[in-house]
Amino acid sequence: MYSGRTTLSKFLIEQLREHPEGADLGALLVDVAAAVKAIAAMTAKGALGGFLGAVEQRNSQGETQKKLDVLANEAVIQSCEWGGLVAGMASEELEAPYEIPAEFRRGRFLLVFDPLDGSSNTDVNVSVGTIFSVLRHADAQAPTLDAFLQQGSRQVAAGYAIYGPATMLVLTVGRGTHGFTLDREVGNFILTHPDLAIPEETSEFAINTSNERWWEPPVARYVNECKAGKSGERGRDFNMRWIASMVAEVHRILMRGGIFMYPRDRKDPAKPGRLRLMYEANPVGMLIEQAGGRASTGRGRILDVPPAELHQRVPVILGSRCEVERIERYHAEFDAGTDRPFVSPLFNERSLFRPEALAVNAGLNG
Ligand code: AFP
Repeated sequence: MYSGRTTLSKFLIEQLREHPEGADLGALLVDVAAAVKAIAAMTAKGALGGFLGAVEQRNSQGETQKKLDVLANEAVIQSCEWGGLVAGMASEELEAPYEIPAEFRRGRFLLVFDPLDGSSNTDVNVSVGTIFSVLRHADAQAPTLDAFLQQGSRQVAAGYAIYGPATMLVLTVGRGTHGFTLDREVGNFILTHPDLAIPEETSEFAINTSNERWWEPPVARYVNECKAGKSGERGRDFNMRWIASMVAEVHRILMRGGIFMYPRDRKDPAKPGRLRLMYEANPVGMLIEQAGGRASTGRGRILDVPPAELHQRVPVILGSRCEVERIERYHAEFDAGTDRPFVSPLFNERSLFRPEALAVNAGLNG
């Protein structure tokens, strides 16, 4: 169905031909893509653009704001507020939802987004991204805060941009997950990765192991088994990655499989996880599921989590189906009190720690 040079617009026309809201949804996604091109241009300038570094103010979460956080937020709003397609927008960078100015018509969608995910990496030139989620709005009235609090399974579309060596846009409208690469010379997104499919198995895991002492036992059990490799329970070696930019981790998983974990930990009991439900976990969860993977809190499907607050956090474990199912099983066994704690293989085989080995060792040393 797709020629070698299918543009984003042509793809959306094809995909949304039968969709009841296809024309408006396609137009909104084109507006989001326009914002992505503007952000790509800014991130590509690096230090030459004067966009690096932090700004004085902190965002609504009290987090340091990078100049690019603010500029990316403005780019999405300016690109999407005027087209009569959205009734309102919500951003990680704004405490309350953004009201569409009176001079613009409101539409029937809500756009929820993280304008620059991984922004702590902007000054060290590591890939960052923009994540977005599209929800329906009952009417063209100004939305209340509650109108945004819809669980992830109600998303109409979701996607992310990754600003890496190439700028890519990865999105779904509920019919698979598809990747587009920005042709900078022409300014078009070209379909380069149709129908992405995550391998069910993987030997690559991503987690910030500096938080290990705060993990729940099922997470520690899973990670320790991966680290034990072929000498342990899993019987094969694993590889680890941590980029500290979720979009880059998720993109790798969509390209070659893997499991990404930012689980609930006891580092800050007030926070059930680090990642945000509405504009990080939900859109990425839809993309992962549409590509045949799983997106879980460890104890349930992310897309089934009922939102209570706009900026609420949630544990995130996502990627290759078999590995996510395994860690969900470990959570269930732990909660039921039937789990088997991890035992290092160092204590399963003859090792320098056994008494007879120590005796021989002592003899050798006279
Ligand atoms: P920033 O947007 O503040 O850089 O946070 C990025 C992020 O939300 C997510 O993209 C990373 O996977 C995660 O945080 C990295 O967290 P650590 O800094 O704890 O590794």
